[in-house]
Amino acid sequence: MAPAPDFGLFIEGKWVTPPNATRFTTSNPANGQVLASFVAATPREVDAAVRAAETAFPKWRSLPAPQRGEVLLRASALFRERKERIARVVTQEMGKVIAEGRGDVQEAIDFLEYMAGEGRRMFGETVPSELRSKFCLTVRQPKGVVACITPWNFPTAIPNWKIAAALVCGNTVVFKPASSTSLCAVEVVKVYEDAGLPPGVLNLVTGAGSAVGNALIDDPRVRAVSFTGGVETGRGVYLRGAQSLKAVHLELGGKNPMIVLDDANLPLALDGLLFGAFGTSGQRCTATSRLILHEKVYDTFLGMLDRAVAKLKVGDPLDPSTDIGPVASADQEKKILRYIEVGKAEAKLRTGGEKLTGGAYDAGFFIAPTVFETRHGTRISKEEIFGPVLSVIRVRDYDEAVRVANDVDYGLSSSIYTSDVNLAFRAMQDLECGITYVNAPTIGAEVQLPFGGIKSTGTGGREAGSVAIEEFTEIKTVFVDFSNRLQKAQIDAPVGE
Ligand code: UN1
Repeated sequence: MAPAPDFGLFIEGKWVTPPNATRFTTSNPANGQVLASFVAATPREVDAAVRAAETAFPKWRSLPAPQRGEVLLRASALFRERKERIARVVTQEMGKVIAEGRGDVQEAIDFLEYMAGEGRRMFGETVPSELRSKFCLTVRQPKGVVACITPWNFPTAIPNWKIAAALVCGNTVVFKPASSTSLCAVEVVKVYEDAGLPPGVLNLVTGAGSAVGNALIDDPRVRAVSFTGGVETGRGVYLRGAQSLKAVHLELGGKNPMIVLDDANLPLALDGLLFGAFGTSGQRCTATSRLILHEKVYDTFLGMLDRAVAKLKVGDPLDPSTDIGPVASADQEKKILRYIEVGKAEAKLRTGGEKLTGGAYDAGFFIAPTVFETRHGTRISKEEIFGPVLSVIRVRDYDEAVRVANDVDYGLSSSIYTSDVNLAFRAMQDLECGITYVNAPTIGAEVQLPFGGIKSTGTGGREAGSVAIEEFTEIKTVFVDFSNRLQKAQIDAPVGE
């Protein structure tokens, strides 16, 4: 096997390794194989990266937005060319099954193409003036240097959601990826480098959140921070950013419910549940972690679920016949197994509930798909686990289902399976969250629509969709008076007098 390659930081268009740098490695969660080594950046390198981004900003912002969009189009073409190779890197470094690894890269491609077009939109408004010979409009301007801090669960898609939107709006970026998926981050940055992005416009600093992330958030030259990750880390980012009054965009956890009513198409709901709960080993912010099940179909549907879960194949994520890969890291495994113990103490374990061992399992972090029956209010029914663990809650009717669905701290995604069109529309109104699916699982958002949630899921605002640019632009209001005399708003022509 080839030795694991070493990578540097990407600052001012060059790959650099500082003298005496400390290094860390990433490894394959399916078999422990070390993949590559990276520089653990220090505040000194963060400073250099921010300086590079600040220096590159005036020129990049002055490039017409459609031309900035062109760079994104070139990047999307390169991702297309490299899709299979990068998908394998995603699978090897993060553990999602290869079909989902491809999906991760495809989501990056889709978003780059969508955002490239934004270079030709980036709409402002024109609004009538209350005075004659006066024109009022808004234009969008970039914020400046922005920090993009990204998670390991979508190691190519989520960085691109942030980076592509930031760049097309004319910002320059310092990118700090989750340490455990640094190789995916290197692949992302190489694409932008090869797409011809000018030096300093995108910079990569790898390393720990405590050193690199904090230095970035504290830096007064960084005008905005876009963070996706866990709720506790997010709270820290928010508080830290407040010190320098930064715009902080947070995309945090979820405890996403799927409601299955008694008139649902049960085989359809079952397919959706398996994908929503166990896809990506349950490690999506949008994962279906609660099944809220109508009492009339409770036993039937759980019987169907038992039989289907028993057939799921857990194993090598590169093998196309595998349904569930490993969880992403030793830390993840520990946290999920701890929650499984909590579940065993407070709820009824229906299936799974253990680390898989023996043979190839011993070298990786494999957890059996796990289903608990619980009442609403237990810890496993309310806290985000971020693993292949489903809590099933029995309810009497639609109203109780919605009450339970909404009674958690999070509000990202939700789903309802029913054939009653009235109840489907009521659910679209009643479910407190950013995303609702009807007769589809809680995962699978498309990039041309807004993505995000309410309550502890975030600070408001959305990524993706046409609103993606809100996060990365400031609105400037412009008044143009062509009357050639002083006109006083509110005084010269009071409306209604
Ligand atoms: C996430 O879970 O962090 O909707 C993002 C989905 C994906 C994105 C998920 N398109 O499941």
